[in-house]
Amino acid sequence: MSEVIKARSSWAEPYKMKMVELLKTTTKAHRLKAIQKAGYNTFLLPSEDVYIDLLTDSGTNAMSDRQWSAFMLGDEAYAGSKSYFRLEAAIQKFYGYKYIIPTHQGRGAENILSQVMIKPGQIIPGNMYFTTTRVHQELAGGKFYDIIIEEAHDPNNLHPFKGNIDIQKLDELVKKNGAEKIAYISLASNVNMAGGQPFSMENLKQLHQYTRKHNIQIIHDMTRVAENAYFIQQREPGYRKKSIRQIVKEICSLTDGATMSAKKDALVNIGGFMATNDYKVYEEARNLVVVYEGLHTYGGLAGRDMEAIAVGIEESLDDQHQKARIGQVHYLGNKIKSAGIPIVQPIGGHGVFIDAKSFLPHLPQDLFPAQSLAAELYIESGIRTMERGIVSAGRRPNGENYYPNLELVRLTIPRRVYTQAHMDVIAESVSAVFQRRSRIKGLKMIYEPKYLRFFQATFEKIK
Ligand code: P70
Repeated sequence: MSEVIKARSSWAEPYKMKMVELLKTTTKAHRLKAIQKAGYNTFLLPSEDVYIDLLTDSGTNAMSDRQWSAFMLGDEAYAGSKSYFRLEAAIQKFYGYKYIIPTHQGRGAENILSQVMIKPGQIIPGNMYFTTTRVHQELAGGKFYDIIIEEAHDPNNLHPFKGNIDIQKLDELVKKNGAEKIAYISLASNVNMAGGQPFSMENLKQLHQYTRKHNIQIIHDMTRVAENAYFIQQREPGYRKKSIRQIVKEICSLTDGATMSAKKDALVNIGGFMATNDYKVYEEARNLVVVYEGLHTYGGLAGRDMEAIAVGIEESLDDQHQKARIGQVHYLGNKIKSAGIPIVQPIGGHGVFIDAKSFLPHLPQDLFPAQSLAAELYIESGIRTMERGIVSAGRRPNGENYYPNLELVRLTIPRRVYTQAHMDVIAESVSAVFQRRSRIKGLKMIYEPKYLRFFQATFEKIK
């Protein structure tokens, strides 16, 4: 870093723009019709009707010129592609896992890993559920247990590491069921459903020690590991002088395997992989991947996709990149917070999560406060967000609704896509809805699909 940059307190994105995509604005009358047609589900809106798209940070990132040029080097051989070996080398170098299997995206890896590592009737403890992860665990005959620290369920708790695992809760599960009943620990970095909250290295070290004693593997959902590493660097004693690269490598070294959606941290539009240090797991997974994804040297990806992931992994570990990425999210979060709007605190890594229960205190959870708020934000200004509450939580295998403590609307920020001025517009739009919040009446679900209902469910406005 140059001396000039070091001395300044202001900072900027460590890139400039070479190509832009034009945005379209719409009228309120158009948006009212569009959201009604979409059944008040933002997943069902055509993107053409969206102005600023904060649905997800998944596959919506801007690739660099280096990634686009790597595309041209893609080796599209069916077997033994050079691009596969480049991806394998990047994963081994930057993350340190021994064996890797590419998949079309994160859930492809979750499917294979769950089938290989879970025996029917086994338990998978983890730091808060993730929708696709849990559904694959259940389809493999397992049962997920949430063992995240209690603080994570409280949007106002300022714990700096709300992604931590409660080792006491884990120990109780192990004592009650026996270690053989535990398939593995499902450990996510920068926990998505908690609001993009990190675990600490200290907590991971304790977990590592505990699992070595009981012979239990840790499987790392490393979808946002570099963002977790940034928080460790900023908040954990002893890590201030370590690079994100070093911290990520240390995190991975304390786990036994991983699933990854490369569509987030790794800055690509599609791709993922599974990794393990256990040859037996690798051998079985390598066999299963040919059933679901493709040969084990491409797993559902084009050679060019694997090239772009390899470059994206390296770019994601750059300290300046993470400072600007998370800096942008925090800029937005602080603006929204200072307007008096309730959000999950501390502000997380990949988005700002509005606490819909406090935003709309007059709506009971059965009237879908977060789903209603996401629809209203769209109507207000064409901004598309995502419900992360009772609709996302779905039903237990016995059919009962889960009632999650957190009823949130996620304003997810794609990486390297929007500017600070966009953040200002977003904050202003959220404030406008906040002013008229008492007139929001809630929704009724009229169609509910069996799996991952939030993607396709439809609703009607309560009159
Ligand atoms: C999101 C996306 C994907 C994801 C994740 C974590 C921690 C695995 C995956 C799956 C996309 C999404 C997925 C389900 C519901 C809503 C949105 N998260 N683990 O927007 O990876 O999508 O590549 O199969 O966050 O948070 P993939």
